[in-house]
Amino acid sequence: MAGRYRSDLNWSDVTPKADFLSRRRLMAGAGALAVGAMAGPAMATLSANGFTTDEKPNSFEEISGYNNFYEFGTGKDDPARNAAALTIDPWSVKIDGLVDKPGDYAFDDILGGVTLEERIYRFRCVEAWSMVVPWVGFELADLLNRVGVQSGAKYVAFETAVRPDEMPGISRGYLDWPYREGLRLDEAMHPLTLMATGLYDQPMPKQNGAPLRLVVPWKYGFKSIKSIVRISLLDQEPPTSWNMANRREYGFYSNVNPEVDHPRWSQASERKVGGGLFAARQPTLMFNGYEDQVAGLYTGMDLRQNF
Ligand SMILES: Nc1nc2c(c(=O)[nH]1)N[C@H]1C(S)=C(S)[C@@H](COP(=O)(O)O)O[C@H]1N2
Ligand SMILES: [Mo]
Repeated sequence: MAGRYRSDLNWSDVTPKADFLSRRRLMAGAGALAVGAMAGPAMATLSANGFTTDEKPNSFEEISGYNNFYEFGTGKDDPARNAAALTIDPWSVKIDGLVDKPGDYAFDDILGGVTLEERIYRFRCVEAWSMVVPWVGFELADLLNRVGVQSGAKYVAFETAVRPDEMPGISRGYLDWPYREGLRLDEAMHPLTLMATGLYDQPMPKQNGAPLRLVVPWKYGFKSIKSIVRISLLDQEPPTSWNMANRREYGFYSNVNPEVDHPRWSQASERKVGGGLFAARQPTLMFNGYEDQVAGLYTGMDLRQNF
């Protein structure tokens, strides 16, 4: 795993940020996992490869206090207020469709076969606010390779838990539940695509999508589906929640693109959460700053048509 990123960097090149990481035990929902031995050097190499941003992360309080998770309400502070009711133990994920080893996988078993690492990613909501988040997680590709993706698979679909008793937003019908998202298989297999289980040195806060959520840093935040209970490998593009709700405003791809405005607002700039009332907006970057890594996935595609 770490070997894929090995370069000639050595310990003396490690930034203070990586040093901060190496001192911590990164927590995963079910138990603590010591990754200190690999975290420092691996992080340095990741930075060198452009996976981890040097921008200052938002605070834990900002990241876990300003959320979109409509199952718990539509206010930015509703998830933090209401998500405590979500039971995440036990938790299992159904993996089905075009895979060699379909089944209901316990969260602990999923964690057993992967390497957790930290990725500090920019996060850009379609509503034009942004954050920088130090996620802990593993590459979705690692999980997909473990279950064996069959040759006919072209897309991956994801679903969030639906728990009317624990999620006050479900009965309000804001969306057609379950919350659904999807990726093309090559997007899902891209090394930037993360299954996140925590942030900072904490297990994933429930309002951020415990115990397991997707993070696709070059796409608008709504693609990064939370509290996942099902992953399906399909031969066709799956229906996705925001696209079903309004296909003119929310495309299947939803790559961050400052040149393609939302029908109701500009996507050219963004407000970084926590910047204060008078902070200047910052320019939004093509593919949210991950252009070098992901532009090749879309060669020959019209990004205005396939928005
Ligand atoms: N199940 C589910 N996943 C979801 C959402 C949601 O309402 N329900 N909101 C999305 C949106 S619009 C954004 S911007 C991000 C917010 O993630 P955060 O609260 O961790 O910042 O979660 C995404 N994933
Ligand atoms: Mo969002």
